[in-house]
Amino acid sequence: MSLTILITGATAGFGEAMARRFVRDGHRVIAAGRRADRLAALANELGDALLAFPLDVTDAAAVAALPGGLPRGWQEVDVLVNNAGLALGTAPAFQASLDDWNTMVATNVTGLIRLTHAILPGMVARDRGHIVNLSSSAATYPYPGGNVYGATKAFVTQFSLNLKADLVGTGVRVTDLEPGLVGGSEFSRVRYGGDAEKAAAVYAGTTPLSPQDIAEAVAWVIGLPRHVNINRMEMMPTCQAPGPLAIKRQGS
Ligand code: NDP
Ligand code: 8X3
Repeated sequence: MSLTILITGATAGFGEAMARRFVRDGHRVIAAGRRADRLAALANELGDALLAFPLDVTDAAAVAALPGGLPRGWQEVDVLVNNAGLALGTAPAFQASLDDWNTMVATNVTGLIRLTHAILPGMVARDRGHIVNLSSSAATYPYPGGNVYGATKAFVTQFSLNLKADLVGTGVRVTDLEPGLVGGSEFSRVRYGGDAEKAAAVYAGTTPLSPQDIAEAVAWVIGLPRHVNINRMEMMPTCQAPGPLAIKRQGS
C-alpha cells in the first residue's frame, strides 16, 4: 500500500536515504529540510513521488501551519519520520557553548514536539498513522561530551513511549529508533563544526551502520501489519558495544 511519508531532515544522511528507499518502495515522500537546493535535486532525481518541502523545524509558525500548509493531495500524512536533528560539540559540560546547547534543544526536542503536535491530530482523526522518532543510543548510554545531545535524545525516547501510552486504543503507531555509530552522513562533520578530519576519525577502523541500514529498519517497521507496533529499536554496528562504568583511580 502506498503511504504518504513526511521526513524531516531529508537533505542528507538518514533522511535522504529514507526518501530514496521509500520512493523505491512505492510510497510518496514529503522531503523537508532547510537546504532547498538539495531538496530540489532530490525531487529532480525521484520525480513526482517526492515533494520538496523547505522547512526549518525551529520555525514555530511554519510548523504550526502544517498540515494545511502542504499542497492539496499531500495533507493526509500517514507516516511522520521525526529525523531532523544534530549534535554540536563534544566539550565537557563545564566548557560547552550555551548557544550549541540551545540549538540542540530547539531542533531535537522543540522541533520534534512541534511537528508531532501539528501532524498527530489528523492521524488520530483518521484512526491511522505512524510516528517514527530518531532517538539515539546516546539516550541510554552516557559518554563524555554527550551531555545535552544525549539528554535531548533521552527526551525523544521517553516522549515516544509516552505518546504510545496516549495513543493506545487508536490506530496510530509510535516507534523510537535508537541507533549507535552510523557513518556516511553529515552528523560528525556538523558536530565538529565542519572539521572533516575530526569527523573521519570517529569512524576510523570501524564498519559503522550506514544511512541505508537505518532506512532498511524504518522500512521494515512501517511495513509491518497495522496491529504490530515496534515500540523501540536499538541498533549498533557489530563492532560497537556499551562500555563499563568509568572509575577514576587515585594517582592515575
Ligand atoms: P545529518 O547531519 O546527515 O542529517 C541531519 C538532517 O537534519 C539534515 O538533513 C539537516 O538538514 C536536518 N536538520 C538539521 N537542523 C534542522 C532544522 N532546524 N530544520 C530542519 N532540518 C534540520 O545527520 P544523520 O542523518 O546522521 O542524523 C539524522 C538523525 O539521526 C538526527 O536526529 C541524529 O541525531 C540521529 N542519529 C544519528 C546518528 C549517527 O551516528 N549519525 C546515530 C543516532 C541517531 P538541513 O541542514 O538542510 O536543514
Ligand atoms: C549519534 C550516536 O554515539 O555519536 O546519536 O551519540 S553518538
